[in-house]
Amino acid sequence: LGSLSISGYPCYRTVEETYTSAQSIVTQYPNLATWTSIGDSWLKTKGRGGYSMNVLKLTNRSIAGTKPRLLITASIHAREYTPAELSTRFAEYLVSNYGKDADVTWMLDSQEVWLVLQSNPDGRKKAEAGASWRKNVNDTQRCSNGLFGADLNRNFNYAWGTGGSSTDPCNETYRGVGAASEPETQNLQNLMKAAFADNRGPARSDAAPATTPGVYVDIHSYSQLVLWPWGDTTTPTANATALQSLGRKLAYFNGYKPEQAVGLYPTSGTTDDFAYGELGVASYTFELGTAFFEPCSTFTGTTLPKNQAALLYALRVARAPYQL
Ligand code: ING
Ligand code: ZN
Repeated sequence: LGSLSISGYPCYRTVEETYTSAQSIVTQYPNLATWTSIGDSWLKTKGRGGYSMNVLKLTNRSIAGTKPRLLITASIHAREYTPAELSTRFAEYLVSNYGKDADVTWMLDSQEVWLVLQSNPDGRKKAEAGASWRKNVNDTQRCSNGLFGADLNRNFNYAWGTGGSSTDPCNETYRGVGAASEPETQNLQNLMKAAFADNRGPARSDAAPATTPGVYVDIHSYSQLVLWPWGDTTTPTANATALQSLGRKLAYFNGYKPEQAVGLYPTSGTTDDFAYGELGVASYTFELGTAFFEPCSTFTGTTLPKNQAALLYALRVARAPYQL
């Protein structure tokens, strides 16, 4: 894997190209879109370059009120290029069809979509420079195998460190020195709390919060899966039936295998366990396609259309995801 721009995969925008595209959505559709900082990446907090992390918010801004939200985070793992591109194209699809497609118009009038198109921009830049990189680039502890950084999808502050993550900084699933130790994690957790502020998280013993609005989707590549909590135990959530029901419908659109996350392999400190466990949000992890990034013809011909359909469905049900 060489530099992204010369590697023969021109359909995948770089970090800078993704940010430019988001800014041009806002310029073109100021009544539908905003693009705002949610905090700094690890390198930026250290004054060593890095990035502002940003959220693209889409809704008809002239219709006020508390609207149900779909939150999408993409490419938290650096070498997983497909999720960022899918999410950027999904945003472009929504704004360009507002006022033309009745469903899209209704959804942007009555609901909101929040997208973090590049959830690990420092790591992504390292991948674009030629590394097969997964984690962030926190280099407090550098390893003889050349690795460093924390796996952001093992660093979230719900049941952190309970299994399925590593205590070894040289491991690809290193959980970090503490729960939410990484700035990228803190930025994303704060955004999730803001997106779903009115929701109530179900502790593992709680009754089902059957009316909780909002849907969260964290997009990865690859394995053709639709996953939902929990990741660290085979015990079903209090909302297991509802999460499975929506998970199967999402999988109907993208053709992937729906299952509780632990069925893939045990994990802890993941984004979706935090969103569900801490905030009560119906939360899913998509694993797109059959490679970290696919040939552009496969992406545009298959992965993009079927996952765009799945995301549209997630948006459609964001007002009552547990009541299908
Ligand atoms: N896979 C995911 C990972 O973080 C996952 C799979 C996500 C499992 C969320 C459980 C919960 O390991 C990749 N390829 O990143
Ligand atoms: Zn991943």
